[in-house]
Amino acid sequence: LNLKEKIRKVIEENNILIYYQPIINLKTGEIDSLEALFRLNDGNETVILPKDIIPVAEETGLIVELGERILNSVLKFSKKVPQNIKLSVNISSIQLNKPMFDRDFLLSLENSDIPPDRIVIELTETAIMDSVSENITKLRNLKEKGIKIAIDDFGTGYSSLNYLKILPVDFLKIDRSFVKGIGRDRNDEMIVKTIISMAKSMNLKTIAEGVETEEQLRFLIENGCDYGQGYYFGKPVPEDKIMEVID
Ligand code: G
Ligand code: G
Ligand code: NA
Ligand code: MN
Repeated sequence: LNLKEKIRKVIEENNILIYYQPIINLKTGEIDSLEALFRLNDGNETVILPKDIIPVAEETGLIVELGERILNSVLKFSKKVPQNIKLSVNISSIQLNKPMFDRDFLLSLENSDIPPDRIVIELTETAIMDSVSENITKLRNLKEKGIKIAIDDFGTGYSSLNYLKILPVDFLKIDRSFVKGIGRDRNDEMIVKTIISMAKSMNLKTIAEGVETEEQLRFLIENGCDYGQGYYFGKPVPEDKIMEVID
């Protein structure tokens, strides 16, 4: 099977494999949320990553149906997770830009009985900017119901600080490429500090991505970053493995 056929097959069979990675509250050390990261099982023990799958799913339009399956799978899983832990789902630009994305998302959520404030959606700056005024309306509709919104890979996309001011956003996820430079690159350190202080002044929370070392963690805490995610805390793992971490 080629990739497209494989995607069709998992949609048809509703055989959705999702890994979860914890996002840690840096003040308490506790798990704040779990990011859902889609995977495709290749049959023979190998797992295909989203960077290979999502582009094909987008080109073929299968991303919409796949996204719905992923969301429903995450919502189902969230019932097994302690209520104080949120679930974070990635939404690609094609999903966001589909007419009625907001309505469809809210319908899935209503059918699940999961409180909307346990759900975070992650979007890139570029996806939001694709058609910014429509997307602001959609995001407002979601936020009004309590859904939280994070900007993924912040600092790498086509962003406008002008829009950031009016976007209905809760979290900025500081891109892994900047976190990587902590302790090594003055410019990266300055960018991380600047994002944190700008976020604070806008009443947004920051999540550092790709935290791998004690040194990075210390820098982030000293500079007031709110949350961290990365191999230092835990890699993305399948459902049963993440349940072991939570219990
Ligand atoms: O799982 P991995 O760490 O390789 O994820 C890489 C990227 O793939 C994520 O940052 C995210 O942007 C994207 N991604 C992962 N899971 C999903 C998903 O369920 N839906 C969409 N649209 N993108 C995803
Ligand atoms: O695109 P998004 O940032 O949402 O996806 C996160 C991606 O980053 C996933 O593919 C995940 O496997 C990867 N990732 C998560 N934590 C780390 C980390 O600490 N180091 C590195 N190198 N990659 C990470
Ligand atoms: Na993400
Ligand atoms: Mn990211």
